Amino acid sequence: MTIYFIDGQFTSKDSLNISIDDRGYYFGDGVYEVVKVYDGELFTAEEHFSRLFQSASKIKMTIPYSEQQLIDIAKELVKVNEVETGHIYMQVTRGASPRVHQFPELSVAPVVTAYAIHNPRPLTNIEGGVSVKSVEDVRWLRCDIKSLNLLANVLAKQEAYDAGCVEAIFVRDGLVTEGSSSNAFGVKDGVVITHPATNLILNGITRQVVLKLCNELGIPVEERAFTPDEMNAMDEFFITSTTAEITPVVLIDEKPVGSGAPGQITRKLQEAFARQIPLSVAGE
Ligand code: DCS
Repeated sequence: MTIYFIDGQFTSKDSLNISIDDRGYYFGDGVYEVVKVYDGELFTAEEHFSRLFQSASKIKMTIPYSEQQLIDIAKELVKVNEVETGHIYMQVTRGASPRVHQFPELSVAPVVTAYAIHNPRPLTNIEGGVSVKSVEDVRWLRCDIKSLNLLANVLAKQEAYDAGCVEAIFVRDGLVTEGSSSNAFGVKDGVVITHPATNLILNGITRQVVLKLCNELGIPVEERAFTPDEMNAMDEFFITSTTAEITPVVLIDEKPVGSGAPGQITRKLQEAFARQIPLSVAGE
């Protein structure tokens, strides 16, 4: 039986007491995190939970737990659900209160909901690469907040799926920002290029790991926006996220990237990434 966490309690799915008045339902008024579990251990947990608190603060919401308490809840979920390879999903909404747009009374506490789920690494994509489709970025201007409001991301992802692709690459005002649930990187003449961490993208934790690995491996990086034309002329392209890790992109809008196979720098970064995670999982 899967054990969930809601509002201070560990419980079964059938006993989850979720209110129709939860502002997550009405407004997407909340924030969330997805944290990877390798070999029963949370990966980059501090970075994820620190970002959760930053997202909450940016929407003027106070989480009624400390960072360490949330990490302990996540660890407990991994343990009781016996998750080896998978992820934690945790969201915090601004609580349950009759529907009005303005914030509820201070007595209404934010609601924390979380679960741990088994989810194997997407090795087929990681090894063979994926196709992506460019889609207009019609999101709001606070994409740095990991908010529950994901409608534009959902529509973009579906548009990509309808075209036989696994990810949508957002383009705003003639510049590539990020994926619908990932960050986007190009490689040109040995230089890794990715959009800077502004309000127009989510500063992915995997993105930050990749930038650190580039630094350690001596791979030059330019954090700057690039155009769709530049994207189409990249030697290599890849996307990153907690669940996708470093996934090579081999087709963009039906046109092959470089040679049409995952590139050398992408492979080097994947190998370095695999060295960051427990050996038994990396070798899966
Ligand atoms: N950009 C967006 C819009 C995202 O939703 C995500 C993660 C990322 C970038 C990559 O961030 P991380 O490297 O920190 O994961 N999306 C999460 C999601 O919704 N499912 O899996 C990851």
